[in-house]
Amino acid sequence: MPPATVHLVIPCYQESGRIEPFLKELCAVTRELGGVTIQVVEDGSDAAEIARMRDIIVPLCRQNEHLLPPVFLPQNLGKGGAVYAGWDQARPVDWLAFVDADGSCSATEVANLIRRVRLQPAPLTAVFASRWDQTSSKVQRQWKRRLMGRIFGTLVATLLRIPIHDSQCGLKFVPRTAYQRIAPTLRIHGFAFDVELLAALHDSGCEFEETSIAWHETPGGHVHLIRDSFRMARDVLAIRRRRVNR
Ligand SMILES: Nc1nc2c(ncn2[C@@H]2O[C@H](COP(=O)(O)OP(=O)(O)O)[C@@H](O)[C@H]2O)c(=O)[nH]1
Ligand SMILES: [Mg+2]
Repeated sequence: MPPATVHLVIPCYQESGRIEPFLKELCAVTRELGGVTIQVVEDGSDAAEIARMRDIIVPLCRQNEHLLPPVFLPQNLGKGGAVYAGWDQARPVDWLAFVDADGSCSATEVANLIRRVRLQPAPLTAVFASRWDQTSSKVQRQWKRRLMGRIFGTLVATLLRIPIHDSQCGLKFVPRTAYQRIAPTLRIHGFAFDVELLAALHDSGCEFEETSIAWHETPGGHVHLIRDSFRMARDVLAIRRRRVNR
């Protein structure tokens, strides 16, 4: 039987300085695996940045048939908006996935998780990578981000009553049919989109599992610890309100 197919989206905003080594390696390891397509979704950066991204991606597309032409969104939608734009255009694959552009999760680790989801029997379970194993030397993060992640994870688990530790890790796999069922209900396009995705999957009866991965934080992140945490907490409260009212 051919392996389960995966469409992997890389949401990007101002990533021309960080994406190249990761994307090259990702193309190489997924070519070996087969059955994987990769697509960069650029989220409304300025013209100079778009030109830099084209210079990086177009030659790689020529060398890698499974690297699809990039999507350039006309305006900034937010990380979730970019992921969903990529997923909504996907061919009818088995799995939809996304990974952060900065290589904090290595290409090898992405390949490991692809192998793992492919072992699943039906019905498929969504797989959320996790940096929760705080004692693990495999996870290197700034203490501030570790702490905020911990607080946010506790907030999500408590307010939404979903057993999750790390809702924000930048590598996730969702069965396409499960995504299609919930897609019309998804509203949040910012950094808390994965919380809404998780809650909607959970409520629709799609099981999920959290899987520990290696994570070596790449400097230069865009998430502003105070401003974005505040926005994300507000989004979690909105998700909870909508669930209660449903
Ligand atoms: N589409 C989109 N992606 C974004 C935006 N901001 C960040 N990202 C992407 O989200 C991923 C994680 O962002 P990153 O800056 O590494 O976050 P941090 O390491 O947590 O500060 C990367 O692939 C970014 O390019 C945005 O406004 N829109
Ligand atoms: Mg990052």
